[in-house]
Amino acid sequence: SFARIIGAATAVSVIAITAASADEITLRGASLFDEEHAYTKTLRQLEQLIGDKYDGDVVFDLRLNGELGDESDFVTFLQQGVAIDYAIMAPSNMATFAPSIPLMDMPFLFRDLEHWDTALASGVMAPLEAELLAKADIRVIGYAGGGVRNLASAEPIGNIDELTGHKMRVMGAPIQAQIFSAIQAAPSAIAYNEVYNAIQTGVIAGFENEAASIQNLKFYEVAPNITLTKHAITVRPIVVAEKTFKKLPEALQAAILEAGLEAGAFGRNLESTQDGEKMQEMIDAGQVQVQEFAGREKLLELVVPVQDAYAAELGASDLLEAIRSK
Ligand code: X1X
Repeated sequence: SFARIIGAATAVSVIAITAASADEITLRGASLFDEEHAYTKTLRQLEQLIGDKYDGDVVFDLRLNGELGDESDFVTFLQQGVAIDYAIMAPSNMATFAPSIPLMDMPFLFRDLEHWDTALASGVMAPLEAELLAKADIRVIGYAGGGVRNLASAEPIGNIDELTGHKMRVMGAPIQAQIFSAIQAAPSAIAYNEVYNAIQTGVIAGFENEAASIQNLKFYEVAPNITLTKHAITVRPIVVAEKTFKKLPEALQAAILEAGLEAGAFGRNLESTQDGEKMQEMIDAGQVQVQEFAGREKLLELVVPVQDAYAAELGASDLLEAIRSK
């Protein structure tokens, strides 16, 4: 098989899937980050695996460093089946098209890494995937993720008093704002690519993110105080635009589905392993100061009713219970 990977700097005049010759197919991917980040490495792994499994010609044109916008842009492109064919996405950045998908990555859903791992391996997320496919025309082919999300702020936030009224950015899904409001913060949904400036100019005082992304995009320059709320372990579907997928030869579809599962396992292992290392690198470089959050159990108490109400509204109470009981 012939799989070519086009570097970020190479200009390619294709829009989404283009048959450059009778047999050559080009698929365009998008990453927010450079080659060093686990998402980009996972997408490179996906490309490699598809190339190995498929007997025809595929060209991969992966655009890095947020060249195609942030995830709120990716989701629109993926839904329309133009400009982006594959990406890794936060479910909470896909809420516009499928309101139930952010249940997968709502804060305080997983007890620990083992719970996260078991839940993802169990297939329990299948109804949410089905809704995403039906409503957004976006297909989940595997799960990356595994980073732990913590607060990152300009000033230290060590307890609920300091968190009260704390102006912070959250992802676009309403459940994200509801959960951070419940723990007394003052959340606002701001586009990811505006967060750095918004903190720098004092529009907000911080946000929440995982170590790999704080390091890759140098958020520590404006938000060097990390509070270990450990409120989320990331669930990051590897997704494909269904409008593109449907047009592909059957053998390539099969290769993509298999490769998605394997690349997901690769990505989860990489990101969860690197998470602590990336934090330590930033500590060692004097880029961040890390502190525990005093009274994390209190946060849990505050969010559970909000999670329950959200699931009930979606008719997904059983699903939430199924995830919790894994
Ligand atoms: O907060 C965001 O919007 C982003 O944060 C990190 O960069 C990643 O988890 C990414 O997927 C997105 O969630």
